Amino acid sequence: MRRCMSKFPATRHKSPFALKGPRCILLAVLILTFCLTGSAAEATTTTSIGANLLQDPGFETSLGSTAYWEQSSTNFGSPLCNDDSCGTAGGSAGPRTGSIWAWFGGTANTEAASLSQAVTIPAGAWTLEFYFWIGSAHEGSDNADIFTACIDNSTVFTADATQAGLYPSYTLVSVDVSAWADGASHLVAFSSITTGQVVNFNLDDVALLLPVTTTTTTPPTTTTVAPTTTTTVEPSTTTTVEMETTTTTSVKAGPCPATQVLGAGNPQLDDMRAFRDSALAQSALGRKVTSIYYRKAGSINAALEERPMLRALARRAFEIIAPE
Ligand SMILES: [Ca+2]
Repeated sequence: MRRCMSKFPATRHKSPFALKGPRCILLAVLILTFCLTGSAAEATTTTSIGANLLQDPGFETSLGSTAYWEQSSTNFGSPLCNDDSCGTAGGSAGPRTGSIWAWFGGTANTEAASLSQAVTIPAGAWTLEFYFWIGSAHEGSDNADIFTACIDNSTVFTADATQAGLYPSYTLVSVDVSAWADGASHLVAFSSITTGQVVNFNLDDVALLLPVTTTTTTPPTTTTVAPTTTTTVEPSTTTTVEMETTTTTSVKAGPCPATQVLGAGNPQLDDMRAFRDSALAQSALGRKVTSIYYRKAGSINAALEERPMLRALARRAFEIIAPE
């Protein structure tokens, strides 16, 4: 206790502190109690992608099944393929994920193919996304060899054989389809027409997505300052404590909690500062308490703001430490 009290000088106020040991302890306990209350909860807003409205978006269960996707093809019966059923045409066709994908074209014969799924689109900023790759566009192909994405009878995306350079590998395509977000059922369709030469249009991983904004609350963090720190002051310690070259007032996060409690301009604040510089600064414990006090000023102020009872307790404690 004496270490905290030692050589405490007079101040310019009428009642410096008459600081006795219990008051030092009271301040330390009070500050550490505040610090242990931790930071106030924080709200964080994040944007994520909601559920995909389309069923079997990677086609993995639809080869030979029309449970989700209606399929047609002039030459093959369906545009859906796996390596075993279609091959990969020397690496110019294949799945992006899994083993099934939609391969449109793929023959020099006239080929018309389609893939479609009816889906109810609720209100919102929905986006149609899919991965598209033009793996091959043989000589003679032109803009009549075309791949199309539609909602109902409206075209929302097209690409033709002359644009192979834009889709040299699976490339994400994203289309705003909020115009159809009316709570009704709509037909999402992909189709192609190729004539006279091979053009390979590849499609995989389709989705109808809605960005979702959510607000999450981060729980208050707890500072692991050991409460027993306040009980380790040796009563028998002499006043000739070797000082460390430590500055205790350089770290400050927000207004001083004592100012918040007592009010700016209160003469007791000068007593508190004198107590800090002349009493707390005399011991390692006092300097640690001061450091924590300023580092946690924001959290302490938040706790005082939220808890009137704590604020009243703090005011009483400060008045005991620095009576008027
Ligand atoms: Ca797939």
